[in-house]
Amino acid sequence: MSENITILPTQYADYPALMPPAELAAMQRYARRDPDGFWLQQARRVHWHRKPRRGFTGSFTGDVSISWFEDGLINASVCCIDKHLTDKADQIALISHREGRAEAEKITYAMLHERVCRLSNALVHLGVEEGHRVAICLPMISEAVVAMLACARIGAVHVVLFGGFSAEGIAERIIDSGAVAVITASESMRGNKIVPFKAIMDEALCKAGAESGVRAVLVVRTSDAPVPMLPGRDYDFHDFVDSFEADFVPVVMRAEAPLFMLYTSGSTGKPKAVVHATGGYMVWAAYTMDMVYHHQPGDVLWCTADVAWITGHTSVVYGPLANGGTTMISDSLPSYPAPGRWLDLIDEHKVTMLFTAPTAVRAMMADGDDVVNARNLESLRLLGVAGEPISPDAWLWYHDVVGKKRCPVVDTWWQTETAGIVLGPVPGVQPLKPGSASTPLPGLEMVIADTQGRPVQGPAEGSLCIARSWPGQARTIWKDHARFCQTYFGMVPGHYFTGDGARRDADGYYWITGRMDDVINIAGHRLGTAEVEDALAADHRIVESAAVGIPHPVKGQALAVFVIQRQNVATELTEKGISRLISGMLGRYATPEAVYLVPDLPRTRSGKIVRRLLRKIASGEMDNLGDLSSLNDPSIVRMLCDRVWSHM
Ligand code: 6R9
Repeated sequence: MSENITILPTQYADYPALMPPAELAAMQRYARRDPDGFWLQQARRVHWHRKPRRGFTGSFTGDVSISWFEDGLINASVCCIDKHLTDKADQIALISHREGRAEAEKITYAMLHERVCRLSNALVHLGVEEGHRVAICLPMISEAVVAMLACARIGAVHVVLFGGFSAEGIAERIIDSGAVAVITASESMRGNKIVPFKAIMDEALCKAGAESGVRAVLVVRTSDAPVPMLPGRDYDFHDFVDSFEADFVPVVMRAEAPLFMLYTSGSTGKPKAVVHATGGYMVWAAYTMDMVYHHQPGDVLWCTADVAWITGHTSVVYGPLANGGTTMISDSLPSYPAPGRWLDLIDEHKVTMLFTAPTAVRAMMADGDDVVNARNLESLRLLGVAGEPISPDAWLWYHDVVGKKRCPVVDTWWQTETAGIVLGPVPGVQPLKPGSASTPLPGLEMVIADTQGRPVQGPAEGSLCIARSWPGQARTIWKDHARFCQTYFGMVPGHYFTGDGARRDADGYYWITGRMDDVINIAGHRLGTAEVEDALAADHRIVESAAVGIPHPVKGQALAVFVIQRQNVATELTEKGISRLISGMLGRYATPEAVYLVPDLPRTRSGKIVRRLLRKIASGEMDNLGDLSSLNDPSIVRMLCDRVWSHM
């Protein structure tokens, strides 16, 4: 019903628009006419030790190669800190709110410099060198930001790992990345639950055994609880780091030197580490965050994403700091200890820009308007979302109730691989359409391809692709360039394929229709169904399994799993047991919504599992199963429907 609403920029008369619409149009034309010239101009946003003269070099065909600004020299920590020391040394760079602590930590650019330098010295002392990988597994505390920037300062590659991963998942990623050092915490609180970071890390390092190259583990003590420390390997973060010198000369890096790797899910069971290059990424982070968020003096941006996701990298750390803004982090939950917790923090810290996931919007919406109306929220001027589709209704609720119709809502579409916003409106300049991620930022050439992989013009629906490289594009998959070429460039020749489907309307606005591969999106977290199936295959009691995504009112999607159990095993599996098995192997975020023990799965005559049917059955759409005649044994469908019904 609300799909056709358009909200004009005139609604936000007081909004400090970045530029007049004509200027945005001119920018778009320039970017199309002379992409290298355009991006070299954007490159001036960040500090270079040697300014680049070259834009893009490489190709999207054959053995794909991508490089940007390759003659430039840069250090990302200088772009985020030193660049601002002349005029913003005393401005707050980072507000870190910790649940249960009376005072939030407020860190100025000068303090950030000092902390990053001390840790840089400490890491070098521990033998970490340029190009080494450092795993960071921390809750949302200031040390997480300091750790990322210290790696950048010494030229090490950070690999931030989500605290919700299991020991198994962390071990796998530590081995794959070849990390030489780890920065973690003793524990953290998630609501009233303790997440034992150090214990999970110890288990992970034990599992990784001789395959791990980790020589040192720095542990931030986040509580008074005792933490077992392994002498010679483990160091108390502050005891160790705080005695190092508060200055460190940044290592000057080639623009193409990797800045970080980040694991994400794809169609196969093995998580992949996407590699991002320093120069292009920094320009891209500064550019995209300025076009959409446009930090002004006094602004406080609170992006609620965990630093372990790309949103946390670009919208919490690198983007806001490159633009000299104030960024806020918090380990709080939206509705703990009571609904409205995040809204209180907005009032307390005078947050001007809130950037969150549609899941959080839906959760706030479920708490009711009264919770929102009981707060002031006058500081807000911009509301953002990313990570998953937001329905027009949830968009309008966010806009009308949280933003009081005063604040534009920016729905931004991007990915770990794109590193920053690709589709998104320039607020106050472009009309907004609730439910649409708007239009590409200047410099991005989006393409909709048909089922044959042919680009189509005008209003169309199909696979969402990007025709030309952009500076923040992932360069490769760590240790698997062939997978990189095949996954992203094998589908539409000469184009980057995003994995998403989209519709483009007559105004050129994009409406994301969802993933076209076997990746599901639970509360904005990507999970490959093959990861779940691989984890289950490791248990000898399981013959086969199929994991599918089902709609969920708050999380967007949830996981449902069908499992065929081996006959005559000593200890039979239960549905609860399978659920525990999955969260144990992959992490809590992957806990299934539903598990069904079944004797068989629907298959084609050639034995392929028909996932389309499983998705419908698990979603309760039994009256709309379509033609079953191609199945090997159609009677299985009736039985599966009964299983699912009995659970509903
Ligand atoms: C930033 C981030 C990427 C996948 C992406 C798409 C989905 C992201 C979206 C969206 C609809 C939006 N996605 N933003 N879907 N509307 N505004 O989330 O990166 O974790 O790599 O996930 O998320 O399916 O392909 P990542």
